[in-house]
Amino acid sequence: MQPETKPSHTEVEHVKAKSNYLRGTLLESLENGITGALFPDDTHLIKFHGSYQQTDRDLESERARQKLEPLYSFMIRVRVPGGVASPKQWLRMDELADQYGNGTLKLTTRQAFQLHGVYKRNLKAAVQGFNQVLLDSIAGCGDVNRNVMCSANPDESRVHAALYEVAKSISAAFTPQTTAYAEIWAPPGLAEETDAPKGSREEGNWSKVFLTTPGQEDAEPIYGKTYLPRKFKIALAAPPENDTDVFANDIGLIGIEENGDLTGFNVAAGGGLGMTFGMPETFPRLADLLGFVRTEDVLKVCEAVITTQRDFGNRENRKFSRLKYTIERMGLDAFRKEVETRSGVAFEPLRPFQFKHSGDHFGWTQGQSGRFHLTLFIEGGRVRNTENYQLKTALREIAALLSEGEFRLTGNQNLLIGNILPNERLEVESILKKYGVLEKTFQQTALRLNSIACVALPTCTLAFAEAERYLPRLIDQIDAILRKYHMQKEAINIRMTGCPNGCGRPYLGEIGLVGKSPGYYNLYLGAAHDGSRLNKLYREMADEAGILRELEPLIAAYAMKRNPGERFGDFVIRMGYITATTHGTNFHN
Ligand code: SRM
Ligand code: SF4
Repeated sequence: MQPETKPSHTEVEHVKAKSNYLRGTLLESLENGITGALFPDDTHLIKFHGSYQQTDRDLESERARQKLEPLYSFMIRVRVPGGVASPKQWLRMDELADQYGNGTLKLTTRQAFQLHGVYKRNLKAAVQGFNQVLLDSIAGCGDVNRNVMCSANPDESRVHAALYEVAKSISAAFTPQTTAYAEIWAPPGLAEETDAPKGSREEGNWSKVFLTTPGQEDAEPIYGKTYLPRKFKIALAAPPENDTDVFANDIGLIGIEENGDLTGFNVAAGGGLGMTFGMPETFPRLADLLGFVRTEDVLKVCEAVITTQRDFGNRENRKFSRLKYTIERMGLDAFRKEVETRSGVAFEPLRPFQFKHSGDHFGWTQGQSGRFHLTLFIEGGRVRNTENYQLKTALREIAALLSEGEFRLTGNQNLLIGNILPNERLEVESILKKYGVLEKTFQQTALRLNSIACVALPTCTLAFAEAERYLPRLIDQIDAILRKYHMQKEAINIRMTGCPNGCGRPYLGEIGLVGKSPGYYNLYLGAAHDGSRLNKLYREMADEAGILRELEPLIAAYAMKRNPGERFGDFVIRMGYITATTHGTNFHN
C-alpha cells in the first residue's frame, strides 16, 4: 500500500508526488540563464539525481554587500557501489574536477566521489563526463537507497569478494527505475557508444539507468511515486573489520563465514546518526541486530525493510522520518515480524561474530590472487594539489600507469589502490615516493590515520563550524600531547563535523567533535573502537584551548593506567570519566 500525499505531509512529499518520477521542471531550471540557482522545487528533486545546490559561504557577506545573488554552485555525488572504481574512471573524475569543479575530488565517508563548485551552466557536461565512463549519480542523494558500502578489499578473502558481489546486487536492485535521469542528463546514444568490454569492472558498475526503451512508461515498483520518507543507507562488512561502520546504517549486513565462504548475514536495522541540537527527541542510534539470513535471502529481506519503511515511515516531519524512529515507534519485535511477513524469510538465531576495528589498515598487502594492494591515507578525503603536496598529480600518474588495477574508496575517506600486478608495484612506489605520498601515510600518528572530517565550510549549507579545513590543525596540537606521553602509535578514532548531522560519524569517534558555532565544538567521548557503541557528551562549547585542556589529562591517564590492549573509548568509561551509551535512546542522558 503506497501512502497518499496528505495535506499534512511535508513540502518535499508534495514535490516528489507531482514530479512525474523526479522530472519536475529540472530541464527548464537548468536552461534558465537569469540565475545561477534552480527553481525552488527542483532544488529538492536534483538531490535524487545526485546533486545539491550550494553557495560559497566564504563569499556570502561580500556578495551581499555588493547586492549580488549568492554565488550558487553545485556539489555532485557520484555513486561508486562498494567503492570500486577503475583507473579510467579515476582519471575522468580527476579531469572533471579541474574542468568543471573546484580542482579537487572529495572521497566521502560512504565510498563515493564528490565534485564541488560546479556552476549550473556546466552541470550537464560534468554529469555526461562521468556517464561516459559508466559512472552515474542517480540516488547519490535523495529519499532513496544511497551508495551501498562494502569492506574495501574484496581480494583479501573469498568472503570479501562475495560480499562485494552482494553489495553490487543490492545497489542494482534498489536503484530508482525512473527514466528521468537518462532523459535529463545522459549524452544521446551513450548506451550504444559504450566500449566497456562485456563482464568488465566498468560494465559491472553500469547501473542500467541509461538503458531505456523508447516509449517506456515509468514505474517504481519498490519506491512508488513518493519514494521513501527519507534517505536510506545500506552497508556490508566482513568481521573482524567494521570499516564501513555497519551499525550507522538503516541496514547493516555483517558477513558470516563458514569454511572460508560467505554463508549469510547477521542483519541489523535502524542505524542513523543525525540529530538536532536542542531537540533531545532526535538522537543518533545504532542499528539493532535482527537475526541471521542466508545469502540467497538477503535481497528479499532488504526489500522488506525498505518497503516497511516506505509504508510506516513518518512523512509529516522529516526530523523523525528515518527508519530508526519508525522502529522506535513500532517496537523492534513488531518491526522484525513485519519484515519476516513481507519477505517470507524467518530470521535464524544470530551467528557469532566479533568486530575489532572500524578504521582502515594502511600500507601494502598481497591478496589471494597474488596481486598487491596499497591503502593510502587521504586527509579529510580531499584529493588536491597544493604547493607542497601534489597528491592529485601522483594519483593521476598511477591511474595512467595501471593496466588492470583499481581505485577503491574506503568508508573512512581513504584510498586503496588495488589489484596492482607484481611487475607494476615498483613503478607505483616510485611515483608515490616522487610526490611524498608514502610519507604522508607512514609518518603520521595513529590518531591522524584514524581521523575523519566532514566537508563543512565553505560548501555545506548546514555547517555551523569548520571541520575538514580545521581538523588537521587541531590534530597537530593533539599530536604534540600524544608524543609527550609516548602515545603516538595508539590508534584512537577522532571524528569532527561542522554540525550535528553526523556526516563524519562523530558519535562513533572515541573522540567526537561536533561544531556548535564558529570555533566551538561539543566534545563527545566513549565510543567503542569497533563501531559498536556510541559516545556521549563530555564538554559543551569548547574552543581549541578548551578541547586541549580537556584531552591532555585523559591522554596522560590513558598512558599510565590503561590495561593491556584497552582502547581509549573503553578506558574513559572504565575510569568513570563518562558513562556508556548503551542505546540511542540514552545518548542524551
Ligand atoms: Fe551527510 C547532509 C555531506 C555522509 C548524515 N551531508 C549532507 C549535505 C548534503 C548537506 C545538506 O543537506 O545540505 C552535506 C554536503 C556537504 C558538501 O558540501 O559536500 C553532506 N554526508 C556528506 C559527506 C560528503 C561527508 C564527507 O565529508 O564525507 C558524506 C557523503 C556520503 C555519501 O557518499 O553518500 C556524508 N551524512 C553522511 C553520514 C555518514 C554515513 O552515511 O555513513 C551521515 C550519518 C549517517 C546517517 O545517515 O544517519 C550523514 N548528512 C547527514 C544528515 C542527517 C541525516 C539525519 O537522519 O538526520 C544530513 C542532513 C539531512 O539529511 O537533513 C546530511
Ligand atoms: Fe555539513 Fe553537518 Fe554534514 Fe558536516 S555534518 S557535511 S557540516 S551537514
